[in-house]
Amino acid sequence: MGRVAGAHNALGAKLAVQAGLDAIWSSGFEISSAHGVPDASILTMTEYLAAAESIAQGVAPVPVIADCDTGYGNSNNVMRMVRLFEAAGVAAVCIEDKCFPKTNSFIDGKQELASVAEFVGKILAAKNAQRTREFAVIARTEALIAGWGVDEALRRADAYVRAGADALLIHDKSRTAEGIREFMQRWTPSVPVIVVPTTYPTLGVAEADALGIKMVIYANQGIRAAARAVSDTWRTIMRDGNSLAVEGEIAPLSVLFDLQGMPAHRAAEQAFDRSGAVPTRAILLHAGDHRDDPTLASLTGSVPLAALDVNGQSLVHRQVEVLRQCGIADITVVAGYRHDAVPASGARLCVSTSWPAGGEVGSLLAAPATPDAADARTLVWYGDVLVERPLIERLLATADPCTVVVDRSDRPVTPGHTTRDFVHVDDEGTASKRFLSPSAPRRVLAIGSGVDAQTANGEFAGLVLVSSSQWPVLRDQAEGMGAAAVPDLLQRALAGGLDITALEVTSGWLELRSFADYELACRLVSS
Ligand code: SPV
Ligand code: MG
Repeated sequence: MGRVAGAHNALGAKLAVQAGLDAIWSSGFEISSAHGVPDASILTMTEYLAAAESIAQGVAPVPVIADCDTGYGNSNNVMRMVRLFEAAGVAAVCIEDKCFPKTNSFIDGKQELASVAEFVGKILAAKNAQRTREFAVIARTEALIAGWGVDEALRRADAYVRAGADALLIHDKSRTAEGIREFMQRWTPSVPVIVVPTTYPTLGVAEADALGIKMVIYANQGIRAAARAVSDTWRTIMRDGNSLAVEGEIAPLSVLFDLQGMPAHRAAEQAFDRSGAVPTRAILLHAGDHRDDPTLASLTGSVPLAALDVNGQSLVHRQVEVLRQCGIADITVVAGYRHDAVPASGARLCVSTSWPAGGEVGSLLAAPATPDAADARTLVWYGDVLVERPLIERLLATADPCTVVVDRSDRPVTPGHTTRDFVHVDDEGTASKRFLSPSAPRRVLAIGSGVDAQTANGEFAGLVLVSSSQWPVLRDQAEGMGAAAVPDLLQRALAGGLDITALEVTSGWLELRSFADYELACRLVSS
């Protein structure tokens, strides 16, 4: 049994969805009331369409049924109406068999019905105009509203279903559900039947279900509740001369912020706003041939590691994507081994002419000496390391002259990994099996091949961020160093007075140094 809530705007629709209603009825009565005009074809289709579209966007993917009155004219109007409402994202339209201009079904006086032939024509036109298979056209008969009785309702229901209506709405304004009961007992529906139990509120979902009804629409309870509550609130404020008494009765602002979608708005702002970010360029070191590990050599025998397919995308593509998502556009990939096969789209490709003799430092020197933006920091990233975006974001949030990412988990060395880039972090007095990231980052005391396994309390994770002022200093030292690894260059700079701090982590990165690492990467990385 579908329970559908009437609404005239996205706010009312969201409240209904939060309460568990299954779908929304974009109600002509509510929309008219919200404009302060009678529900009597006074508003035009444009206004009903705007309301329905706003509701559909507000509650998507919850389905919205648009109450389209008589279809706003004849069959030609109906066809345009269907195209526009379908394009606006509503799931179904409902048209009723009254004459234009209509009046609300509960208004006393004449309720003039259209002929069956005329209304059948509108249904045919509507079904003909829809673009997608899922879109539904609901035919509503007002035979009981007009006082023409159940026989006439049955005759019309049959004709409308034969014309292709996807569901039938049988409307009534009696104080009891007798007419609806008789209709359901006498009709063998081949399409879902919908009722609007406004004047016969005792008809509950259990009985409706037992009668074979598939959907009930609570078409106007929302706006009636609002009218009472809003009116009471203003009267109280006018009586008291202040709003104290109503404070506990009305929704706090935070409820409205949530309904507006402020939390998602904030998150998007943070994700996409680049205005406060310090400009940074990245250098991805991809020169190595990675053939020292025999298990990996089978893969890297003919392709560079950068081109290795990790769950549908090359390794270097994944790295460039993460950098771009972090707002870094100035990206250099330094290639050496099979540089012709490094797929560096989205980045600048530099070939290290000193490879393999020049080592990692040779690769670093192959990248442009200065970033595109003079004040940009330089992020150096080992090509054989996969990194999660949050880790890069944490690194970019640091503001020290030089920060290295240090893994502090005491992982056993994976079989086949003969070397580890050890780091000695100053954790004097705080050393423990577990740790919390300190608010003041810890200093690196030593890094590189000079640190032995006993002194080491961390491992270099293949990421360094260097400030724009320290980068030229580091590069000068690299020039005078010859072939060396990045940690050894850092050690040299450290000895020369550079302050290096550690961004301590226990996860978020994965090196690809064996076939087992590669298999793990393919399992862990989403496709
Ligand atoms: C509406 O909500 O506009 C309807 C249902 O058409 S009713 O007002 O109950 O007729
Ligand atoms: Mg209506």
